[in-house]
Amino acid sequence: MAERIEGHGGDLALAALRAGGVREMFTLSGGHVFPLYDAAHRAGFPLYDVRHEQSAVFAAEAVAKLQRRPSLAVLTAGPGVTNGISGLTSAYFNASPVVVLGGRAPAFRWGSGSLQEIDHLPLVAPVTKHAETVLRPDDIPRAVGAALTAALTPHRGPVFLDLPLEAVFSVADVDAPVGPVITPVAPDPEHVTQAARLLAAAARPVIIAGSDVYAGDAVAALREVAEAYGVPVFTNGMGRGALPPGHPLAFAKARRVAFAGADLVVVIGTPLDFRLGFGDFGDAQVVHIVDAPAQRAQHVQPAVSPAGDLRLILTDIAGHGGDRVDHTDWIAQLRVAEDAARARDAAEMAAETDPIRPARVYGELRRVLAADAITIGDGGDFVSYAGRYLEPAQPGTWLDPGPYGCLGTGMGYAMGARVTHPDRQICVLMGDGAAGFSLMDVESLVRQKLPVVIVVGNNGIWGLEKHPMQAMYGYDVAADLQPELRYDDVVTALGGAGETVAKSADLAPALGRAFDSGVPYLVNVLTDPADAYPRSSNLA
Ligand SMILES: Cc1ncc(C[n+]2csc(CCOP(=O)(O)OP(=O)(O)O)c2C)c(N)n1
Ligand SMILES: [Mg+2]
Repeated sequence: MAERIEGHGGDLALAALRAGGVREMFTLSGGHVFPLYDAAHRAGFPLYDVRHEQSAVFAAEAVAKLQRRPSLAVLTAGPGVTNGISGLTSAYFNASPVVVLGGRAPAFRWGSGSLQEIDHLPLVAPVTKHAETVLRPDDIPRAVGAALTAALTPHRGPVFLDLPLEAVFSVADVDAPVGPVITPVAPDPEHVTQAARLLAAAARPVIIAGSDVYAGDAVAALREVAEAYGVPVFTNGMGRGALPPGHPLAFAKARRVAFAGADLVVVIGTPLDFRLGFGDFGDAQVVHIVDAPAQRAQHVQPAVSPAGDLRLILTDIAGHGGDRVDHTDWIAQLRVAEDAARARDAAEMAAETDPIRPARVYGELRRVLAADAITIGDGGDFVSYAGRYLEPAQPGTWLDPGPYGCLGTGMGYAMGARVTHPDRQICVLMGDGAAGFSLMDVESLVRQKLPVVIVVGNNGIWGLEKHPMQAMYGYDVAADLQPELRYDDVVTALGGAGETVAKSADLAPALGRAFDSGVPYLVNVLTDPADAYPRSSNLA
C-alpha cells in the first residue's frame, strides 16, 4: 500500500513540490498563502521573501535556469499574481521550469466581492504551459504533479496553479506524492541522418548553440559534434561558455564573417528570432535542431529540423560515420577575423577616457571575475557591452533576460544566483534605468544575508532609447534620468554599501572592495552619456 500523508493544502502542495525536486520558495507575504508558509516553516524548507512579486518570480527563474530544475514562487491572490506576470512571461520565453503557486479568493463565495478576487487563469494562460485552479485539497498532489510534468517536459516552461482559500486551508489525507518522470523523446532518425550528412558535406559550416543546449544537459554532446566535424561554434543565452573561450572551435566575434561566408548554419536549441536575423543566413542552408516539434520555426524553411532530446540528437550526429569535408581553411579564416576583433576590443577595454566608457568597466571586471563567477545583465546599452566584452568561461554562468527583454530582472536573478551558489562571485551589470525596477530588493538581500556586487553603468539616460530616438526624430523625450545620481547611497541606506567612481583609474580598487565586502555593494560608475552601443537595428 502507498504511504499516506495528512495535512492542509499547504503541506500537500509542498510535499508534492519537494518530490519533484523543488528546494526553496520565493515569495512576498499574503494571507491567502499562509498555509504554504506554515508548511515550509514546520518542514525547515528554505523560504526567501522579496519586496516586489516580480523579484520572487525572477529569483525562481534564475534558480531554474542555473540549476536546470523546477523552482517555486508563491504569490498572493490578485495583485500578487498580476505583479508576477512579467516574470512568468520571461520564464515562458526562456523555457524556464518555474512553478508559480497563487493564492485565490474563496471559491464558495466567488462573485460576492471578496478581497483580491480575480480569476487569474485567463491572465496567465497565454504565458504558461499549464494553468489550473485546484478546488480540493486532496487534488493538490495530482495537480502539482501534472504542473511539474508540464514544466519539465521539453520545450520546458512555467506553470501556474492557484489554490482557493478553503482548498489551501483545509486538511486532507492523500497518497504520498512521487515526483514526475520525464522520458526523453527520441528524434526521427531520418532527420538526424540528414543533418549529419549535411554537416559532413558542408564546406563552410557554422554551429550556433543556445540556451536549450544547457537546459537539456547537452553541452558535452555539442562539443562532440563540433570536434567530430571540425565546426566553429557560436553561442547565445545560456549556451554561452559551452565551449571554453580558449577552445580552437569557440568563436564569439567573427559572426558577421561567419554568416556571410557559411554554406550551412546549424542552429541548436535556440529560436530563429531577432537575435539570429530571424534565421535569414543568405544562401546558406539552415538546419534547426530543437527540443520539441513546436519549436520548429514557422517563418523559415530549414533543410531539415530534427526535434527531440538534444543530447540524443547531438550524440547521434557525432557518431555518424563516413567522409567529412576538412574545414581547416574555413576555421583559420574565421580565426583571423576573431583575433582582429579581439584586438580591437582589447584596445577599447583599456580606454583611458573621461568620462569613463562602458568598455573600460568590462576591461576592469575581466581582471577580477573568477572563471565560475555568475554575471547578470539588466539594462540597455550597458548590458549589450557586457555581452560583447565578457566571455563566460563555463556554461550556466551568464544570465540575461532572454528574448522577452524585460528590464527589472536584476535583484531577483541575483537572489536566485546567490541561493544557487553561496560561494561564487555574483555580479549584476545594471543600467541606471534598469536599477529603478528592482533596487529596493537590495533590502531583501541585506536582510537575508545574500551579498552580491552590483555595477551600475550610470549614464543618466535610458541610453538604448535616447540615442535611437535622437537618430529617428532629431530630439528625444522621456529618455532622461537624473545625471550622476547616487545609486550607491540608495544601497547604503538599505543596509548595503557602495561607492561612486568617476575616473577609470579608480575602477579596479572599487571593484576589489566590492567583492571583498560581504554585503550587497553597488559600484556606481559614471559613464559617458554620449557613448551609444553600435547596432544595426536600434528598436528595443
Ligand atoms: C520592462 C521594460 N520596460 C521598458 C523596456 C524598453 N527598454 C529597453 S532598453 C531600455 C533603456 C535601458 O536604460 P538603462 O538601464 O539605463 O541602460 P542604458 O541603455 O542607458 O545603458 C528601455 C527603456 C524594456 N525592455 N523592458
Ligand atoms: Mg542608462
